[in-house]
Amino acid sequence: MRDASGLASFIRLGFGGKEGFYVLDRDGTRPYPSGTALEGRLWGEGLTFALVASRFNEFFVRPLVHGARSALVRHGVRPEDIAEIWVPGSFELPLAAKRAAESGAFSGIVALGVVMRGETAHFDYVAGEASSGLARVAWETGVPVGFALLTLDDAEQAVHRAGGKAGNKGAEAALAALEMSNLLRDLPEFAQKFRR
Ligand code: INI
Repeated sequence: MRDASGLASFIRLGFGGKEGFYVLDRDGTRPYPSGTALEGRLWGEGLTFALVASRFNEFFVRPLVHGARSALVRHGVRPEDIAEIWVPGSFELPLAAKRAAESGAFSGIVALGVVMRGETAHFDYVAGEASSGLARVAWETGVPVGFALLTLDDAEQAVHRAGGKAGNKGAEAALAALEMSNLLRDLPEFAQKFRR
């Protein structure tokens, strides 16, 4: 059965309140039994975030940070609940992200950096270590980490992904962290429904 209004199903998806995880399909259809699907809500009231950003290639990282911050605020996070932590380069992102996650102060972390392919193998080491380190931070601490580490060939690609025609990857990563934060909070109660 279809919802009369798309808005009604959006509201149910986005602001479900106590029953927020009783989601419908996006177009308001109900393809599976009510209450069997879970999706993190994109509403951040009361949540706190740390944006961990690299100063290397800061010219491109700044718009990513701006995108992340503004996406969070547009989804209900108070500006004073968003911390910014700057590190020298992307290689340093995982350690700072780990300490931030371990502090227990943040609902989610967003890691932001730009690694540009150079003439040497340095690129591969920095990009590889930073990526796997950030994945480990989320895995080991249980705190969601939005991944806005861009690995690029040149400055033109950076422009496109830092607010240009490919969108703003900082905003995308921030919303991923927000969604995961809500998902992880709701998941234990949701899972209880399946205990037999
Ligand atoms: N750091 C980056 O964030 N992006 C890069 O493109 C980059 N390159 O190309 O060298 C880079 N290097 C610095 C690195 O992250 C460390 O800060 C540095 O090696 C000191 O530990």
